[in-house]
Amino acid sequence: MNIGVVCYPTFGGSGVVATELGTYMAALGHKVHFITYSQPVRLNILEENIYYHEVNVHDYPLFEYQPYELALSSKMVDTVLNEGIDLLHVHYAIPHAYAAITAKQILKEKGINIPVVTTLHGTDITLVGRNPSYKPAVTYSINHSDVVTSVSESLKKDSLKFFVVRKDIEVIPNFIDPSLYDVNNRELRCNLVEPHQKLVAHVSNFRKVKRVEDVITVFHQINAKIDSKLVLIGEGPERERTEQQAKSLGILDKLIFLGKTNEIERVLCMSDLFLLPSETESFGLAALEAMAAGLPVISSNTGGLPEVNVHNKTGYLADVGDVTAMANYAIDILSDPQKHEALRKGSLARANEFTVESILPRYLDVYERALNLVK
Ligand code: GMT
Repeated sequence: MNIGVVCYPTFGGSGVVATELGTYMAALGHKVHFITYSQPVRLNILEENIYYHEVNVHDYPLFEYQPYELALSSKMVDTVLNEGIDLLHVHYAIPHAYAAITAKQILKEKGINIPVVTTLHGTDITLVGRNPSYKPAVTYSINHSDVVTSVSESLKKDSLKFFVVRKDIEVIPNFIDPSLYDVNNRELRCNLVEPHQKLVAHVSNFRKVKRVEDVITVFHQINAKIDSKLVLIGEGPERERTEQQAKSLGILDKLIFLGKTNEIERVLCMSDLFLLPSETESFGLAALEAMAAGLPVISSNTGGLPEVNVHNKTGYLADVGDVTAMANYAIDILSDPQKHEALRKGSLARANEFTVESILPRYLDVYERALNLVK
């Protein structure tokens, strides 16, 4: 197949899933064309069967907002025509699904019926898409896609609740590649913590929805009982506030900010516990990645997180904002080596239920069905 992939090229979960899915498809021999405004961060452009088409938005002083969807639709049309693309897979509904449906209509006039697969990832439905300014366009894009997938049952339920969906939504969970996690490699741990200290980790895009303030509060309570450090991976608007909060609690020296590092797997493998207290999370890819590194996860019990993190097996779930419960669970795990080991085994086993080998055939099946639908 010749597949066109549209995603956000940034560090967000949807971009990561799109890039990795495309990369594994390319390894199977399919040609994969990424159509994005900059090179996806985890994309290796030199790999066989991977192509990159940049969407250029021309700046014009008349526009307060540059028409990105227009440029994206046009690029999709051109790429389909020039490269003989068989199928478009768009990740994140806004504005990708909308732009793809426009491209589909333009191509129809040229006698080409291109199938569009839309994958809903989370905030495109639960936060942004629901906004009245976008809702009619998102509804239209979902209903005009040939196949719609969502990354969790919870997100499917939310999509059906917030939109009038006439399409079947197929749940295909996110995935990890276990071979990327050298779980027993703690070689550089000594650069982050003293041998007696515990290392707690958090990975996010530091947006409000992640409740990074809860990460700090929970860590503050952990650190009062157990000498530890908190490693924070990622960047985003809440980062500065996080620093201020840590400073006012007197624990800034216990925080290690690594920013947008490409060493996520390695850092996770040398950590002891993962915190994800998000307000909402359609899936929680960061939690799954932590589990693949053998970390017990303490998360909120919101959205799709309970579909990933299993209470008392891979870690613990607590109500959103219940920082005391989260801290107590963390202290319990970090002070009981047997419990830690049991949860570590639980995490590794659970992560193995989400391997790329098991998920990839499901997307291939979706692609085949989408192709058949337009025949
Ligand atoms: O988490 C984010 O804010 C980024 C966002 C994205 O679309 O890039 O993540 C969403 O998609 C991920 C991949 O499917 C999911 O693992 C995240 O749970 C989901 N985020 C939210 O629902 C907040």
